[in-house]
Amino acid sequence: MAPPMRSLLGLANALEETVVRTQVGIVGAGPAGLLLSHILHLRGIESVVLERHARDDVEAIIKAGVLEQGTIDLMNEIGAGGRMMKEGFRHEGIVLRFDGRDERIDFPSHTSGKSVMIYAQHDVIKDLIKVRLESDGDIRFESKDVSVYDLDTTEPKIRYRDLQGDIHEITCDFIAGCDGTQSVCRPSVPAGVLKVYERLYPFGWFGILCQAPPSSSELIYSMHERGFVLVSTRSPDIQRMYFQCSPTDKTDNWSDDRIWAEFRARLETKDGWAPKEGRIFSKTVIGMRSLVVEPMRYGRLFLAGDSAHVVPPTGAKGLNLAATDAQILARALIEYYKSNRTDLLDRYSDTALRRVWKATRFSWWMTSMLHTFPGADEFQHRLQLAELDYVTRSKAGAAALAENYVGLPID
Ligand code: RFL
Ligand code: PHB
Repeated sequence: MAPPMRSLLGLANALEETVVRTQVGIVGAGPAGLLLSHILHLRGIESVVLERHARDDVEAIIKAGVLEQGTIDLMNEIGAGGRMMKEGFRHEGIVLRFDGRDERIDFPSHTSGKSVMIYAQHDVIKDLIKVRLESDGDIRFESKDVSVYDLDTTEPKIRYRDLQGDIHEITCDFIAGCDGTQSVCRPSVPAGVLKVYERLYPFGWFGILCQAPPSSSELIYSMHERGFVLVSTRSPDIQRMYFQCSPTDKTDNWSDDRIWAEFRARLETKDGWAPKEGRIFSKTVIGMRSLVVEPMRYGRLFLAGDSAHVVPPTGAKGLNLAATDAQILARALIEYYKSNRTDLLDRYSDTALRRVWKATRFSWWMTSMLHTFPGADEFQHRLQLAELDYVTRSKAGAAALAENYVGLPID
């Protein structure tokens, strides 16, 4: 049914009043969108960030914990790293636990001194929002019904509705789709343009946060016949732990006692190691998949971060890939505004995808080496043990894991 004439006029007026222009319109205030916006700002390029959630909600989402060396350096270079350097924990290795024993992979000795930082993603987000707003950044929280169009023209547009219900339209030079796995930007590309590569894994992760002291000074990635376990940390009082579960499992199926019994069973070592237990205050089930779309660009829309690719969390790569996409895209846009050159923009997708595929391979490899696959036989189990033994005893094997874990170079 056609809308009444008055409401059409109302919409036209509202549009007329609120149309604005910006250089780069960014959809999503996650790591990719916020980093891109701030790097551009530091080089004099203006952007508007549209975020569908409220600031408090964005700052509370529990996700990643491991920052690669390059992400640590980037946070510092853009002036957002102060709290991370004070409150984060530098880790110089991880432990691989298998066959009831621990083997350590040292990072600095295999990577010319590189390491990683344990610092929660929601703290990264808080720090980035703070620096953006302190430099008068334009982040529009609670932007609803965001849509992007005219992507193949020189004036792509974003339309959204604010909390009061007013519709706004922003005309941009470029749009960055940094809106995560549930992206509206990715499906706005016409059918047939993007090729999707996907792999689903037949398991998920059951994640908990608990109030307890750290069980280990370094992260433990444990392979066990009952399933994979990751022992991670957040602070001296709060620990993050995961165990492999069915992808359809429900948090209600797991009492605290049952969770701790499962962790104890899967983490047992020959000398009787056990995790430090405490009150569990968060439980979630996370699905596991790999996904890459190619190319990461359509016209003047550029996809960055989880909107273009998803990895299983075993390699700790998702946030770090979002950060490198933001850097590669920022570099190309800076070059465009400085010297009107489009070659870096034209190469954005190829440059980003080269690194994305390597991180996809690493995340798939870590996942395959450490998880128990339903229906896998003893032969498969022996191969996994042999691979872990090789990786931890061979200098080349350990170096390959270490250099991927701390992060490969951009180019
Ligand atoms: P995000 O973080 O999902 O941000 C997207 C933002 O876009 C907003 N948005 C919209 N806004 C407006 N309109 C729309 N229509 C919108 N649709 C979405 C969303 O509200 C959100 O604010 O994507 P980004 O920036 O690409 O960042 C990706 C990372 O968040 C993700 O890859 C990591 O969390 C993955 N990950 C890890 N990565 C690491 O590098 N190291 C780790 O240790 C690590 N551990 C993890 C992880 C992810 C996990 N889960 C929950 C899947 C551990 C876990 C458990
Ligand atoms: C985390 O602490 O949440 C974490 C650490 C390492 C991973 C994945 C998640 O591989």
